[in-house]
Amino acid sequence: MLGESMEFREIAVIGLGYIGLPTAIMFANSGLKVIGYEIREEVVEKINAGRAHISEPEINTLLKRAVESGNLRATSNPEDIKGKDAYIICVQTPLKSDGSPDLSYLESAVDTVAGAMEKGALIVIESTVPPMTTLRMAERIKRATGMKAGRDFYMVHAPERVMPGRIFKELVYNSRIFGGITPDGAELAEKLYRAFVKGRTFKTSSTVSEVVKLMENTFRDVNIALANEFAFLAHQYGINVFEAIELANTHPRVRIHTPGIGVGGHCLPKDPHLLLWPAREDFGLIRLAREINDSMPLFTKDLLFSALRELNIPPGEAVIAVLGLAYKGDSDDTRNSPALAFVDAIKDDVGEVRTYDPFVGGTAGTLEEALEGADAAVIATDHSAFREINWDEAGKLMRARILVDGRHVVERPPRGFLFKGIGRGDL
Ligand code: SAJ
Repeated sequence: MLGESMEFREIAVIGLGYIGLPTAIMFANSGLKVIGYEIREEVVEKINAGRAHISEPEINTLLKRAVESGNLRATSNPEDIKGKDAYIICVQTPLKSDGSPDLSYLESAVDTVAGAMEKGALIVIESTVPPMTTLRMAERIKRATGMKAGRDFYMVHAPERVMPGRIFKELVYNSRIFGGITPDGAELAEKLYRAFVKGRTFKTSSTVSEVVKLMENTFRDVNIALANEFAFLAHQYGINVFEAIELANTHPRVRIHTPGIGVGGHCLPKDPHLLLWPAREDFGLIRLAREINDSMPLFTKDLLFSALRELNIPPGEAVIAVLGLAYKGDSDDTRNSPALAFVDAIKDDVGEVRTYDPFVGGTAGTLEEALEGADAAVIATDHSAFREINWDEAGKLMRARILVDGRHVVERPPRGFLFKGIGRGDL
C-alpha cells in the first residue's frame, strides 16, 4: 500500500480556467508549491506576469501574491509537472452538438498526468463528469502505465460548488465532498484540501460524488423549470407569479425559484444531460425541465409580439432594444445565455435588433443609443444597473413605449408604457 504519512509539498493543477486558477492560487497562498499546467500559451504568460485572464473579485491581488511568493508558476510544458505529489484536474466537460458529453479535454488531461505521475501520486478530478467517469479514467491510466488505482496511486473526484463572483469565499467556506475510488484516496484528498478549506468536508465513493454534483445542478434546473411553469399558469389565472411565489416561500419548507427568460451558464444547461447520459433509462422529468427552460426565450418573444400587436406595430418595422446579453446579472459570461437565444429568435422577424450590456458590450455602446427611436425594450439579464433605469427619461428617447421584463427587474409598470413581464398575468 502507499505510504500513509504522505505530506504534500509540490502539486500540479491541470487547467487554469475559472476553477483551476483560483484553486491553484488558494493552494499556493496556503504554502504549497504549485505548478499550473495550461495548454494556452497566452494564458501561461499572463499568469506568470501576475495578471489573471478571468474576471473575479480579488483574483489579481491573490494571483500576484502567489506568483511573487514563488509558490505558483504556470507552464505549458508537461516535463514541468513530473513527479508531483498530487495532480488536480480542472478542465471543461462541454456537450457535443448531439447532446453527448465531450470528454476529450478530460482524457487529454488524464493522459498528460499519466505521462508525468509517479507511484503514490494523488489524482483529483474536479471537473463535472458523467457518473462512473472517474473509474473509467483510472482504467485509462492503468492501460497507459500499468499502475492500479488504490494500489499504486490514489484517484478521487472532488467537485467544486463555487458561484462566479464569490469564488474565493466559497472555495474556503463551502462544504466539500471527496469521492475516492478507495477510501484512503478520499482521506488523502481531504487532507490536501484542508490547506485552505474551512467548510465541512465529507468522504464517499467517486461515483456518489459525481452523482451528487450533477444532482445539485439538476435540482436547481428542475426547480427553475417548475417556477417557469408557475409563470405560465399565472398568465392563465391573471395573477402576479412573483407575489404568489413570495407568499408560498413564507412556508418553512418551500423554496420556489425565480421564473425568467431562461437558464444559461455552462453548468445548468449541461449537467442534467451528463447525469442522464450513462443511464439505461430515465423517467422524463429532468428532460422535460430542460425543454421548459429552453422554451423561455420563445415565451418572451410571444410577450413582445403580443405588445407589438396591441400597438399595431408591424414586427417587420419594429426596432427592439435588448438589454442584457450575459446569462446572469452582473456577469460578463454569455455561455448558453438565454438572452442570445432570444436575440436569435427575434432577429429575422423584426425590423432591427439593438443589444446593450454594460458587462458584455453589444451593438449599442450606451443604453441611450440602444433606446433612441426604439419601439420596445426587452430586459434579458438582471444586471443591477437595469434596476436603476429611469423609465420616464428612457421613454422620451423611444418611438413607442413597450417594455418586456424577462428577469423580474421592474416591479411596477412604468407610467406611459405597455408593460409585459414573464409571470405578470395580473397586467
Ligand atoms: N436562474 C433562474 N432562476 C433562478 C436561478 C437562476 O432563471 O431562480 C437562471 C440564471 O439567470 C442563470 C441560470 O439560471 O441563467 C444559472 O444560474 P445559477 O445561479 O445557477 O448560476 P451558475 O450556473 O453560475 O452556478 C451554478 C451553481 N449551482 C447551484 O447553485 C446548485 C453553482 O453553485 C455551481 O458551482 C455552478 O452552477 C457550477 O459550476 O456547477
